[in-house]
Amino acid sequence: QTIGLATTNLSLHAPSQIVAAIKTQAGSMNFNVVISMIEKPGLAACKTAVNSLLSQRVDGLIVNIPLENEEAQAVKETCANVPALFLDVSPDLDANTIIFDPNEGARLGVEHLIELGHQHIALLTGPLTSISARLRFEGWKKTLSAHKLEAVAIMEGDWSSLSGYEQVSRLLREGKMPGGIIVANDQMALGALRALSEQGLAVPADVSVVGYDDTEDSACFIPPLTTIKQDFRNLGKASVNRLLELIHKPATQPQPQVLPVTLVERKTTA
Ligand code: IPT
Repeated sequence: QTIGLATTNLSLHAPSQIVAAIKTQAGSMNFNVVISMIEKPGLAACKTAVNSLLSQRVDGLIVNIPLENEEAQAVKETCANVPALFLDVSPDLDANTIIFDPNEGARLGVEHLIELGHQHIALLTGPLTSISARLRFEGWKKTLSAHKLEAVAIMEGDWSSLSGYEQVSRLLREGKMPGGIIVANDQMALGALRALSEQGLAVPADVSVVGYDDTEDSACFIPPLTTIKQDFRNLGKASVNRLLELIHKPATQPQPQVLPVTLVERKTTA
């Protein structure tokens, strides 16, 4: 039997590690995985990917593409009676979903810096067209305001390390020096570390940096990155197991599921 996997661009580290985890788990359950990758996010591309998988007669679908609620509903309709599981959607979507807790991830990062005594915190978001980027951003702002703080700067990147480098370089050129930067993913944090180092700033002595994802390489950044761990292996297991259940019992009620995240303290915060 075969699982169809519609995924956002695999040149990004998190989606590629999610696919690897799904492939491993599916293999151990004797399921095949066929992958359809989109170049740029959006409903049209997502539907094309899903239709191409359906035409290959997959038994169920995992969709790791950022989708708004109405978009996910439209994709669900396209799938008709083939079960579909969504990984990059809002927690309030009425469908089969497994997502990491964005509020908890946002809270852990902000409170970590606040506990270290930081008050001048800058935010570097992912592309705000992505639901997950927006949920993390909203969570940061909520936690800051619960502590009567406001971000000293807000930057928007596109998940790539280069965008992190460019955004933080620009911030520093403008003469702004936050005590800490909270970044929406580890790749942009990598770029941020380069920008800080080029300006002669020490991490964490001058500026603290918190990432998000805990991808495979993050422990080997210089310095090793403090970050919010999304356990992609666990997501791979949970999503394949859930999809197999749906394949065997298609008539079950849609079930949203939220996986926990944790703070991994390494060497970029003090
Ligand atoms: C999300 C990652 O956290 C982020 O780094 C980026 O790679 C993004 O995916 C790409 O869409 S994880 C996703 C399951 C919300």
